[in-house]
Amino acid sequence: VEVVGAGTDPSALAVVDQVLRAAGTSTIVKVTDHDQAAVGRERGNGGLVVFVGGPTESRATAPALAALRLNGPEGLSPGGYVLAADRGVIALSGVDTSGTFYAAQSFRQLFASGKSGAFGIRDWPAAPLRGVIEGFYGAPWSHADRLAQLDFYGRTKQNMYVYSPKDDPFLRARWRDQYPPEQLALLSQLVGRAAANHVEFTYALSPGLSVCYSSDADKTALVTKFQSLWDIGVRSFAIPLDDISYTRWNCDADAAKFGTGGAAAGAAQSFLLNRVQQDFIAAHPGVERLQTVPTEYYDLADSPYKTALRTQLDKAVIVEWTGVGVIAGQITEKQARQAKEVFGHDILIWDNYPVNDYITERLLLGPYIGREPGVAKYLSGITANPMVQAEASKIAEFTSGDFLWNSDRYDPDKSWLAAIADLGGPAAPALKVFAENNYSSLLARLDTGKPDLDSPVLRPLLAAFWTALEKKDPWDAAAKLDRYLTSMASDPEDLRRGMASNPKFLAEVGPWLDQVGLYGQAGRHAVRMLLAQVDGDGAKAWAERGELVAALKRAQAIRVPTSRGPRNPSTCTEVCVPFLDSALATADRWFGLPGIRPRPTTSLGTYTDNVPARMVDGDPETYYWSDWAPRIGATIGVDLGSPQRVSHVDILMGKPTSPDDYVRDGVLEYSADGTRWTTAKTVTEPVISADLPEGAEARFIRIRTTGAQTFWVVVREFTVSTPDS
Ligand code: LTM
Repeated sequence: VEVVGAGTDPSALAVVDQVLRAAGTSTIVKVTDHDQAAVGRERGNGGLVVFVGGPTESRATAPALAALRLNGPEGLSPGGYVLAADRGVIALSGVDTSGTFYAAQSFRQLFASGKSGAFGIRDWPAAPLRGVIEGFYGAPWSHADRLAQLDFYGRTKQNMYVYSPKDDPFLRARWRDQYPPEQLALLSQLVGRAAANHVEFTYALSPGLSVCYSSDADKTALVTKFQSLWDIGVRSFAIPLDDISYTRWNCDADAAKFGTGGAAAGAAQSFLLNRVQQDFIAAHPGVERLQTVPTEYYDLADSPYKTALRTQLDKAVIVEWTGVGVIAGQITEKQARQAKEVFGHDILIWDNYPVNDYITERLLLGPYIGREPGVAKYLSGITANPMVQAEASKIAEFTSGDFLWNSDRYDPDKSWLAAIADLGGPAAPALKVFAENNYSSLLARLDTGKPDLDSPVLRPLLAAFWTALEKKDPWDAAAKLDRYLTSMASDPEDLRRGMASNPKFLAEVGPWLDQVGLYGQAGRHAVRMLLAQVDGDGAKAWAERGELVAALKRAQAIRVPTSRGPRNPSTCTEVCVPFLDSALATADRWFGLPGIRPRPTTSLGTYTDNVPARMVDGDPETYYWSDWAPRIGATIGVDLGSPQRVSHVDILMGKPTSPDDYVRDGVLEYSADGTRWTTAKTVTEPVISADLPEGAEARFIRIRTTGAQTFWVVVREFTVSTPDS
């Protein structure tokens, strides 16, 4: 029996129904909260009685909770609820309808985890606004993706979705244009689905590329567009002004009215936003607070621009901020407080994780890390900017949602495993192998301040194997390593079979999945090749070497179509290829081959994902990019593993979009032992082609900077030739 009130949340009830049916309940009888006789009758029949609805929804739940000896949800923050069960009675009571919906979601989770017996739960969210902003560059999510996302937010107790895909023309390039009816109908469907999931659907219009801030016509165009969305049920609006120029006006009238510079830009933006606030927001009772993304959204440094926003923008407007840095490694409570002060407004974090529009060859499947608990509690909330791959984003989204609900108790590793279980279902073990080989990101752990590395399970297995191999007793370590490599090799098949019910996910991750499988295969051949050499079986070692090289080539031939053209996916980043290279170098020394397999070395850091390995990958389209201008003495080079005869070195620096990024004052030098160096050439140009003297032997070859410079360094290829190559 379900006991409900006239106001009981229908979505909560639908979830409870679903759980009861999954539990094998064949008949569900619904009685209303004032029909005590029916409740008594049904209880007499020995059936389970479920009270659904908080104080604003049903009159019957409060007495039921009293009998269960649990206080009601009154006083909890919005979205809070109590949930209790004992001897055939279950009560779900939210402080508001969202709370009751979340009680139903917890009821579902408890049931799925096999929980039985008596329990009582009081639960409420840490952050008021918890969710996702579809705010990336690249192909926007499909309608089906968005519907699935909204259901997912409901299930994971997230209450906000901001519709802001950069490449939707009606949001930016053609922001003044009204939607055609068929597109408005789709949006209307999203708004309905969001409401059913207790998710605030925020419509974010970005006029900054062409707006004239002082123009009446543009203010009217904005308000008219918002009205068309209001008419289909949208109740939350944003005007993002990120990624635009504020040194260049779109109309002369703005220059005349506001002048030039940051203060003028802040004044102009405040002027327009305040007018929208007055003419639209204030005129629509029931609307949520207006949100904006300032043009300076990525730091805490005070500036004339921020001063203008702080002093002129209506305080009712919520300001979004990404943390310090566009992709913030960490966000601390102190920074959160400073953001409130420097922007002078309530802050909503636009968190650029797991977005991958700046590293399209990567999937970011690790957990949400690096945010102090207070960040969730003291600001308006957080919206996570996801990947182009909607289904694959759910792993990170699950964990950020978890953090936002209970930031004090958040454990990224546990949350990540729960996310894997939620998305993978019975295929969770295979999904785990896949995700841990697509794990690293720019986010940094709170305890160490360091980013997670890729392939956290494979890394130590490889290290143990090398140590054991050196001691000439590799068998145990090889067996353990092989077990894991086998799970990688079979991952494409395992995951495709186990997650067949989620074809969208499989389509999104296909190239990355195939690469993990091929690295697994190549790794197994590498292990067998090295073991065969320990056994002295040259023929077997040679055969395995052939298989290894073939698998590696196939892995490197895979392409992902991205907005920047086809790219080789990057999985098991900085682990698999270096291992395979080292295995080949080791084996080739045993075979007596002169082969050259340069490993990149540098004393400089790396800008985003432009890792040093990219300067030796044979692809001039990819590059190593330093994270700073080199100081005198900084080096960038290669290690050939052992001294070799070297005849020629080619280095290609800079790239068309940043041609100045090369070493302008340096030397090219080489060394057999890493201590005594010989200079081959001075370096002042982006393209270096150097013949080394006949008989030159080198293990290390590098550029060393001899003069300070302001430009960073891009190295597209660093190629070394031997006399016989
Ligand atoms: O972060 C903001 C406010 N704007 C853009 C995003 O649209 C983009 O997805 C991310 C990541 O590349 N960076 C931005 O600056």
